[in-house]
Amino acid sequence: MQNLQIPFHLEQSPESIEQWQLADADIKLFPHFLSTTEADLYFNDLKKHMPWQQDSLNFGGKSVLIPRLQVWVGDKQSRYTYSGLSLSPLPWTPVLEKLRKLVEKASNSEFNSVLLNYYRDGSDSVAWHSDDEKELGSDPTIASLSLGVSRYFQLKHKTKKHLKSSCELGNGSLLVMGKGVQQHWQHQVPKQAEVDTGRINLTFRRILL
Ligand SMILES: O=C(O)CCC(=O)C(=O)O
Repeated sequence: MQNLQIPFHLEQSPESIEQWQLADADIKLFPHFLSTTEADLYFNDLKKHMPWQQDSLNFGGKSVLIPRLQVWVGDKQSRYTYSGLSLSPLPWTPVLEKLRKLVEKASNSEFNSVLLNYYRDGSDSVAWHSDDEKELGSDPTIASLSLGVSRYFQLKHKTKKHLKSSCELGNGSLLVMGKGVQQHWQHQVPKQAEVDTGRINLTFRRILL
């Protein structure tokens, strides 16, 4: 990990940012936040060096493996608990620090932790949920960086049931989920049988200490 030559990063021009029209929410997509060369380097480095693990969640007293691998990284105090799973953070690495700085600048936010998800192929997924745990505060900004193969990202409104949206999150894209997204919407990454390569997603978060 220490040997990764950090690639040169070009600033985004305002025209390359897509403001997404989503009711009750503020969401922005930078489709080419990282160049393909940068994104490939980060993907390969993280895939190889992160201590990926497949955690289990408790459903009605039964322990079920989640359909993806993950790692939780952050400042010392930033414990995170979701669906009964309690994660204590691994320390920041130079590569993740570098990505955090780039993402903080683009999203105009500060983060003290990141959840890395590794979807090994299209049979890995994440089910409908919102990131609305109390340690994230009432209306958090979460910045989601995608590396590797493109996957669908779907959203549905919690109360206005006819409202749905989706996009593809490609290699090097950054999705900034701002005010209202977690409060009013749920999201998921569905299974995609035709996908036979991997994707790593990093959601940068701020845990209230
Ligand atoms: O992989 C993604 O794009 C979404 C990940 C996600 O929903 C999460 O980490 O809470």
